[in-house]
Amino acid sequence: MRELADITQYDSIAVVGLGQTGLSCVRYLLAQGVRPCVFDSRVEPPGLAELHQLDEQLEQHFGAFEAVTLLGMDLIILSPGIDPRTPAIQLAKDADIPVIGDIDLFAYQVQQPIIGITGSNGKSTVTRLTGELLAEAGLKVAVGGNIGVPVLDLLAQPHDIYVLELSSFQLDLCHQVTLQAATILNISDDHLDRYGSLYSYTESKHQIYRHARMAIWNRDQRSTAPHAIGIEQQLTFGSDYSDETAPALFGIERHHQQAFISYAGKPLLAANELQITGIHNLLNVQAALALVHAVGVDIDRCLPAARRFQALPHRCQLVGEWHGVRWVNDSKATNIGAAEAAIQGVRELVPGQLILIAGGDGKGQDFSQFRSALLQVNTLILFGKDADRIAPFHHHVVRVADLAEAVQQAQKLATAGSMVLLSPACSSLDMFRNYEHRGAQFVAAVEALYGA
Ligand code: UMA
Ligand code: ADP
Repeated sequence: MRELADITQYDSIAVVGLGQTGLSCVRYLLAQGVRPCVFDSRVEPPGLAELHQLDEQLEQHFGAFEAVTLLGMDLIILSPGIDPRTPAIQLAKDADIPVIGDIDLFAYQVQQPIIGITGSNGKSTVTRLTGELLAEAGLKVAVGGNIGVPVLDLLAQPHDIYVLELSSFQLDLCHQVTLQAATILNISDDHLDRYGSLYSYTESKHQIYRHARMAIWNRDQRSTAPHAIGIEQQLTFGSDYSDETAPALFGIERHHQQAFISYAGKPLLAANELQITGIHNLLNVQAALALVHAVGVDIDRCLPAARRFQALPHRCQLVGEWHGVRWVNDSKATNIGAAEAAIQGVRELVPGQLILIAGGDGKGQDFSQFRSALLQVNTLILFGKDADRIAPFHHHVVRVADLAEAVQQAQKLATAGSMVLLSPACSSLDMFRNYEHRGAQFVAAVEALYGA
């Protein structure tokens, strides 16, 4: 692709997609004195009211994308949720019109170091934690990207360093970003409806290392290592021990039944000092410490923030305990890998039955891979579009019409010592606005049940 020029050099810029990203692009361009044309394949896109508040006179094209109009543009800024292989976009690319994402535009403006985080699960946790570790060391840090804050919105204030959560969709649109350090936390089935195979999804994730000066990867999953791209500087983390003769290793040491996160053979933190639990979170903390170390910050200064860090909302959050039954909201588990981590993380804490509420839009995942995690679940309550595809992999399934009924059924089944875990292994978009909406509905239904 041609090198990106200053944004004021283009005669006609298209912002395609009018969600969070599109709106942030419009705000940014207007602030630079540039008036883009706005496209959205919905006739009434969600960001319309806000767009009109920004500028009612911008050229708008709503409804099915028309290639002929897009071919008249000399730069296209595409939202990550829109597949770049959409025919009209593909035609524009074939005609050598640059198609970029908001991350390229952001990187064009920023001189400060940028950290990039991707993976199938744990991205938001590691992104938020890395931001808090850096702030603890005294840096003015901005956190954004796929976590829900469009990157261009971070430019409103000056910062010393940026920590970005990058989805594979965003990586597909990145061309000109330099990342001081980057990690792929893990890779498991997700977004197969867009990528078709785990192989192409993995390739998409690996693009992050093409932009990175230092690669940080997970020894438990060799598919996260930068095989194809020769990066000299590497750090690794994993659930095995770190080795004092190998200074690039974060790991887990066990002394007297206690687990410690360690670096190069030196214990840094005991697992029981942390507020977040489960082996997956010990890996998340290591990844965040490695990223901080990679940008030259003294890890020891950051450790108090790691000790204080709490689970983010909708990630294995305890809603409450009533009559000895604990209710846990893990609505952010939008794929099998995340739900597996949640089940493994909680199972040994549950003396009674573990009742799992799952289902939604499976995004093309192969649910036979869920079978071994489901063995640890006593009852599986299923709802949503792909419930039928999950049902064959458990012996005790209760089918319900919606989340409210799932909560009612779970209450009937649960006895003192049980846990009811919402960890759907699916996206929420068949029945909810997003995972937050699903999690909030779950919490409301549970609280209503107990008059809380
Ligand atoms: N649209 C079209 N045609 C399409 C698809 C979408 O015109 O074929 C339009 C929609 O009508 C809508 C707009 O595009 O107006 C939505 O754009 P978008 O889907 O890119 O969503 P944004 O609101 O811009 O939010 C995006 C990310 N969403 C996706 O990648 C799907 C948000 O990640 C991110 O927080 C936000 O940018 C800020 O960076 C969400 C997400 O679900 C959390 N990410 C996926 C994930 O985590 O698995 C990748
Ligand atoms: P992402 O931003 O990648 O979706 P989050 O930090 O929001 O990741 O966590 C999403 C879900 O994934 C949570 O429900 C949590 O239980 C699970 N999870 C978090 N970290 C990991 C990990 N390292 N490996 C597997 N699952 C994880």
